Amino acid sequence: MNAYVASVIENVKAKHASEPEFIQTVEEVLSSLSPVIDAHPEYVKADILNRIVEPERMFTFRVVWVDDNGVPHTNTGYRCQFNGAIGPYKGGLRFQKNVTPSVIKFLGFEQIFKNALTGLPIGGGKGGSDFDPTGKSENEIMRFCQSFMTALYRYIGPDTDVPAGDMGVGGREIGYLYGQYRRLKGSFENGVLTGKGFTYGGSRTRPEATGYGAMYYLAEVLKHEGEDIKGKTIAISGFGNVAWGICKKAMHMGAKVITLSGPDGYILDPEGVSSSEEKVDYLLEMRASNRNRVLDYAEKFGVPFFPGEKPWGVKADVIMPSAMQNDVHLDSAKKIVENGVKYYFEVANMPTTNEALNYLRAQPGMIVAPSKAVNAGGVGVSALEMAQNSEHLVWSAEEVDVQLHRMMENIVKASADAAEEYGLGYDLVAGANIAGFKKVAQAMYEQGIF
Ligand code: 2IT
Repeated sequence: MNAYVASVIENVKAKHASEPEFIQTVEEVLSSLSPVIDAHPEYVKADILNRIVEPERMFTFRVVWVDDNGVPHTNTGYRCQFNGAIGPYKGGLRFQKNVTPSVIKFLGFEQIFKNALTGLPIGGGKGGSDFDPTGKSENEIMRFCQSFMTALYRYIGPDTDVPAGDMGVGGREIGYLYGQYRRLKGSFENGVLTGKGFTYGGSRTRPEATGYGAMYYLAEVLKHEGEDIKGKTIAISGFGNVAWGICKKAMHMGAKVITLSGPDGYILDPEGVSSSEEKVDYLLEMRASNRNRVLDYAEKFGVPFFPGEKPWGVKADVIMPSAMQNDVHLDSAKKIVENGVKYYFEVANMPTTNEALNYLRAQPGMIVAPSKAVNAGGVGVSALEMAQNSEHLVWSAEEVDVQLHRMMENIVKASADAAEEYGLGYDLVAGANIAGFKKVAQAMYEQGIF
């Protein structure tokens, strides 16, 4: 490894010892960058790496809300404006009880490179709260969102920072957040958030975009391998918005999604979750219920449920972890390899531990694709929503879909080309890190030292 790269990783480990997720993503990204740093001594001279691992700024704020029994609760809100070199900060808000500064920073750091890969002018940011939506009523969710935005609104704006959804924040929450923003600002402000409803500036295809984009990316890689997506079986984890988009597109493409998972375990549907619209749409109902479990699916459709287990021992052509970070550890990675899986495609942000990821990448013949590329269609369509809002126009679903499809093809190509340029072969993981980094690093370099 390049000595400068190694020294920056060591600095981050020493400085952020209590932030394991942040250290993990920094190690993962930077360990791909040695060949780029070797070729660009000017980046060392301008100390680009120590600068890029430091958020430009990060806020925490108090969020107090009153439950249905009149009892007040206090949560912590966060917004990390990680890197704005190529555009306004852009990234989701996550509401989940295990949200910490480390989680927000890992997500913000990933977002920098993901957003660069979309080819659109968006910088990296992320936010959220340790608020737990599980079991909360509609009114409690609304009051929490209003209180959260009352604290956040002063830090964001259409040319400054444009939040969106992530886990625990879907269309409903975006509506409440945007409503409060508009109440406070008294103007449209180009919609300020993305993932809005279609009646007030939301983009067609944004709800599906992450899942659709992941499937377009998969189809593109399969094409490179001379294979067809039709008939492929896919094991996924999660059952949220992303899983729903994957299932919907799998149905169109003739692929079969056979698993879903939640905190309670996983379900196996040999016919395919993607076999009927009723099943696919039931995912939305399960998520909106705030029960946060997949047992409901097994009961409704009479399929096997495996309590407390993850779906990684299931035989499938493609594995797509689509739930949350560190979902796949080394023991699961070994099961996946034993099952002869060729395609391991990350969809959730950082779903694989570094140990498991390195193990999978070292398997001859296995193709590993990184989440920051595979799931970039979500934020990519968010950038298209920003474009529509700033032009006061609405594009059709077909127009958005054509652009999303092209964007995903370009991401696969840019990643493959970047790896090729540095003699790494068809390495989509290193290629995505290199391609994303080069764009942001060059922008930082040209803007001077600060
Ligand atoms: O992880 C992600 O890319 C998102 N949660 C979506 C971010 C966005 O701004 O649409």
